[in-house]
Amino acid sequence: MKTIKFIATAILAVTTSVFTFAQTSESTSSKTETIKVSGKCEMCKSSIEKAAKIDGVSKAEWNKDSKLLTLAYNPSKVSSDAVQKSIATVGYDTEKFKATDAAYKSLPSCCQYDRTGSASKGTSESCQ
Ligand SMILES: [Cu+2]
Repeated sequence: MKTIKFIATAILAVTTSVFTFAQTSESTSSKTETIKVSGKCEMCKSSIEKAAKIDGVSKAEWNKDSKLLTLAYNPSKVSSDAVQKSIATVGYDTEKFKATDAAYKSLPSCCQYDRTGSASKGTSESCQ
C-alpha cells in the first residue's frame, strides 16, 4: 500500500513538472520584434501582413504611419530574416532585404512608395 502511494505521488510529481515545463517553453517560444517596412496605404498593409504571416508567425501588424511592422513569431520555427525575405518578394523593402525592381514595379502605381529615401511628402497620391 505504501509503495502504491509512493508511485502515485511520483507520477503526480513528474506530470506536474512536465506540465510546468511545457507551459514555460510555450511562453518563451514567442519573440516579438519591430521591423521597418516601406509602404504607403491600406492596400500595402494587407499585402505586407499577408506576406509576413508565414509558418511560425503568430502576429503581423503593420502601421502605415510609422511604417513599422510588429511581428510575433516562434524563433525555433522561423527567423526574422525569412519573414523579411517573404515581404521583399511581394515588393516591399524591409530593414534587411530590398525588393527586386521587378517586384516593386509590379505593385499598383499608388503603392509604389518612395525608394529614394528622401521624405518628400505629397508628391504622389495615395490609394484610398
Ligand atoms: Cu499601397
